[in-house]
Amino acid sequence: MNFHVMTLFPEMILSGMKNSITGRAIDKGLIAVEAINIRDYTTNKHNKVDDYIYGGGAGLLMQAQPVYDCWNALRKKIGKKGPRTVYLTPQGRTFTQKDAHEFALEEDLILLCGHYEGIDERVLEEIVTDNVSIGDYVLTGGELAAMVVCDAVSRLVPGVLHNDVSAETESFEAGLLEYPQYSRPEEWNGKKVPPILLSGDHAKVEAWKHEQALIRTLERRPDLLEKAKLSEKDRKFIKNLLQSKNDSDIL
Ligand code: 6GU
Repeated sequence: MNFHVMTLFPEMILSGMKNSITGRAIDKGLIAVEAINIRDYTTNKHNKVDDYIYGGGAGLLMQAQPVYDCWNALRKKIGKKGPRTVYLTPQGRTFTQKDAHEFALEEDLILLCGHYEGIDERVLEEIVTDNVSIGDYVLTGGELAAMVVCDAVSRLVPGVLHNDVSAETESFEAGLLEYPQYSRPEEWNGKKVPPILLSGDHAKVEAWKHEQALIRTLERRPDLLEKAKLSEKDRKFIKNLLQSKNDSDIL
């Protein structure tokens, strides 16, 4: 899987991706991260990439020409007519695990990072296939968002995680949050590990984990339950949880 990040701050991308699991994936050749400096494609004397905004308004806008020439050079190198091109913008759809899975199917993914007040709309119309945001807040530029996308997609590339099971069982894969987890010692700070986890009864442990995932999701992200894959038994369990919560509210 090849990530091609178009940016004015290539070092930011490379330093963000070179460590930990993504760094190892790069070393193993499972993913490749290329950061292309849009400034290298300017045609003016001072390598200026931005200019004033027609119609007024505060700040500067990235101009169409260097962005388009940079993308075009990339497209030729990749050898695809309309490569998947993701523009990181607070005006995009909110990035989800579903998007991560979809992007992981691409051989090449272009990520475009904006700065200043954004990018001239005309070039965006020409090259962007997906407008993606990472949440409802405003960042100074798209680089951190691009790294979030690269990280989330990388861990879905086969071989990047040690056990492929963990990619599946983790939060969001079944539409639920993950259950709480414990390591040694058995007692810490006066708190014991839930005894069932030490019981050795595999079926009971699995049932407990699933119930804990339901409890946690109901408490922290009830909105996720609407889309989660729930069995009839799960629904009954949640109904009971809500019932006992209401009962204790009365008392
Ligand atoms: Cl993708 N870019 C910027 N600049 N701000 C954001 C964002 C992206 N997602 C959330 N806030």
